Amino acid sequence: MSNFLISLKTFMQKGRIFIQITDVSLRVVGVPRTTGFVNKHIIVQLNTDENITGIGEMSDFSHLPRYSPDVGDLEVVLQNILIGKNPFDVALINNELLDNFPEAMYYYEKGSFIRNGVDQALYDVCGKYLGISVSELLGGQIHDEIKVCYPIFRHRFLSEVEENVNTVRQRYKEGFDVFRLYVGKNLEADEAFLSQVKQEFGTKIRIKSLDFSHLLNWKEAARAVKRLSSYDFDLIESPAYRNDFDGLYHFRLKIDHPVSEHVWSLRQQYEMIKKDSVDIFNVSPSFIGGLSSARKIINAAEVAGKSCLLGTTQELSIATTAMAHLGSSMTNLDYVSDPTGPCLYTDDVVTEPIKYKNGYLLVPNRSRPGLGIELDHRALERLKVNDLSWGEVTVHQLQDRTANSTT
Ligand code: GAE
Ligand code: MG
Ligand code: MG
Repeated sequence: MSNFLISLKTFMQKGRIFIQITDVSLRVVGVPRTTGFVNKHIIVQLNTDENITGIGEMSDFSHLPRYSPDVGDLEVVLQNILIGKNPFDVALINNELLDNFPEAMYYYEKGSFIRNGVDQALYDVCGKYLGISVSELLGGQIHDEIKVCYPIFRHRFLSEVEENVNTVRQRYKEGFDVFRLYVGKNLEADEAFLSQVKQEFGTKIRIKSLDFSHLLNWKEAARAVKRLSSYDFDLIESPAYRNDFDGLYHFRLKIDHPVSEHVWSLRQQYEMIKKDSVDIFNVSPSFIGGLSSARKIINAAEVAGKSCLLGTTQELSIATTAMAHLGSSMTNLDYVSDPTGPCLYTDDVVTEPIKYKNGYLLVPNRSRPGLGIELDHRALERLKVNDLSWGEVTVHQLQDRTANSTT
């Protein structure tokens, strides 16, 4: 539509932009990681009466609890909520989404993944309509690249150390010089890994975090950190059971390193602020339910004098791009961030995957409207799966993101 027609339409609606959502479609894809572990995601397409289609991604449903939404039913529910709505009513639509998919005090709440995919697509439509990038809509692009670290998944056995050190070798060659390590199931192996990396790479490589993923209580986590304290790392993540706000606080008093925790509900963040449980909020639109909600918790962190980093559930390029726009507009992004999904997966759903260089996630140029990426419809066909069902998978595989089913 020409600029003239856009201003005419805007004028006719008394200064208010008025466009309408005409359809919503959901497509499920199953995408293997380089490790063979397959994650399922839902790709959202929002059509409008302006011939603009917004895209979004509900990322990585392959987390506990072990049931999955019926995608056909979900599509109808979202059509009922969204068709006829103005995508510029972002706040209003988010409120309605929250009524339908309420927050839970749980990290991997699937309702949050659903809201996240829709919210991204709204921002994509609005940016495309206005001809500006999502980072401009979110407050303006401050950073054009975001430092990220590569994840080393949790050791269960000493025999896994060599393979993980190999991953470091390979990713270092690709430009990653910061890594994070999931710990807490086999401390001997955690220690052997840290020791080998230190010996081989010295100061060329930095360990950003030890992530306990809520597996241990705070006292056990504190003991583990003491054992690993001769190695350098920047921070410690999730060193207490889920929602143990006092436990995090006690841990923080005992240990010198800064503590980070994921934010999965506004209430949970409020409790963590009230109890002074953490130093850093790990902000991920996937877990808090969208860019709009992520903005809220980033602002709350700033008000509370806390730092932020961008977390991840390991998204494909659509949701990673949305996070790049978000991160680029943040003034309190004080620590190295986590989104590396497109480097972990063996395939993607866009024509041009988001890029990484020297361990930085590159934010799309602000001259590209909306998210600035295009769906690859052939890839959608290639990766298509019928539903989000689980098949044969163990709790250990789900927790540790591995295709290895050894129990
Ligand atoms: O805890 C974390 O920081 C993670 O990124 C964690 O949520 C992972 O399990 C992630 C993944 O799928 O690898 O979601
Ligand atoms: Mg974590
Ligand atoms: Mg995940």
